[in-house]
Amino acid sequence: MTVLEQPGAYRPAPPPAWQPRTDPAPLLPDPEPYRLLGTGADLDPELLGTLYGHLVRGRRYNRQATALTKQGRLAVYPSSTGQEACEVAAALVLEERDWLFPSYRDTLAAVARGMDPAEALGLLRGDWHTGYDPHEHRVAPLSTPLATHLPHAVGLAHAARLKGDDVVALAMVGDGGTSEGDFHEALNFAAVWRTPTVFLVQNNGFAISVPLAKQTAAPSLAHKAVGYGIPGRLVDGNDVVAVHRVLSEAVERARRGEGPTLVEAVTYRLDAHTNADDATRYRDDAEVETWREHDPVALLEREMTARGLLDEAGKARAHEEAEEMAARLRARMNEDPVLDPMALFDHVYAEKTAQLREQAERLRAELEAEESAEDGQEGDER
Ligand SMILES: Cc1ncc(C[n+]2csc(CCOP(=O)(O)OP(=O)(O)O)c2C)c(N)n1
Ligand SMILES: [Mg+2]
Repeated sequence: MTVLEQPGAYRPAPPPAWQPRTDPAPLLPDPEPYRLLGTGADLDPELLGTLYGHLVRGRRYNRQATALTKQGRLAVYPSSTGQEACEVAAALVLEERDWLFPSYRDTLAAVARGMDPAEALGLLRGDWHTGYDPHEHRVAPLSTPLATHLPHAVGLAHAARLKGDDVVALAMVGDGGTSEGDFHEALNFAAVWRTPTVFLVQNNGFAISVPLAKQTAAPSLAHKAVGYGIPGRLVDGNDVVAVHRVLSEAVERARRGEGPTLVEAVTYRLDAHTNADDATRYRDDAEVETWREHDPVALLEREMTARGLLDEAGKARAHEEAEEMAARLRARMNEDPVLDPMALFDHVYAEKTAQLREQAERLRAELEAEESAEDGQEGDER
């Protein structure tokens, strides 16, 4: 029996037998980035206040973490300065029971979801494993390999649905990450299985020094959704209210069992790729300045001021809170972490392999030998 003779197998059919999809989801992506700020739209003042507090603290967090790399307290920090609207909105649209799958640039999203600001930097400090317990806040490890966390997000969402758990997984990836095979595999599986997954692509213009024009020939990254048969949304990634609205709709859609959505948020990385990168080698200051005029914090501040929702005292309060957070973060990061080398073997496999058990025993013996040598030395000194 050939594959085509199998019952239920996919068969390309000639045009007359072709049935148009009845799925009501819009299958063509938005032609222009969706915006709410500056449009006079009806906006919830309480939501604006919450978003503003998060944005101001987020900007300060980025600045503080970058400073910690200069003081040798962090190995590396991929800053999300300029991208705070995406980070904050991605965290706030999720319920506690949902899961966030961030990339290395998305520490801020983990913090906005409620993770301790110092703990969120564990991986980037070089602590063991991911530095935090992913289950505590339902935040998967910050993924350094591009897009490898996207199939994980799909798998988790699919499993949750099979188990009847009301869980949505939101995964974050960069424009460069959309060229990875994992991106394709994740979107295809998610679409075919209709998993409750939301993919947020932060198109910040660059994959390190590679500009978007060299990354893709697609009219937009949101257009990639068409090929998978899922909705593709295009949003102004610096308009925090718009990102919050578009992602909320995608999360609600996923929760209703209507499947995944691909959201492209157009934004800009104002800082270098990381503290180890010199962005002046591949982009003009003039370009950066143009984007500074479209800064997510300033955009919201302008809107709230115009609506009479923010005055100088309100701004000062938000900045004071941000300073307090930064001071606490500095104090925590200046403490040397106490790490148990034996913990390296935890969480690798549910059950340790024979090889891992052997390595663990060898390390334990070395550590014990070191300890008794130190005890002996102390005894001699006494
Ligand atoms: C699988 C894989 N290939 C290459 C790299 C090296 N790398 C690290 S960051 C990066 C650029 C990614 O750009 P983008 O996806 O746009 O994310 P951004 O850094 O702009 O947030 C590359 C190529 C990697 N981390 N993983
Ligand atoms: Mg990028």
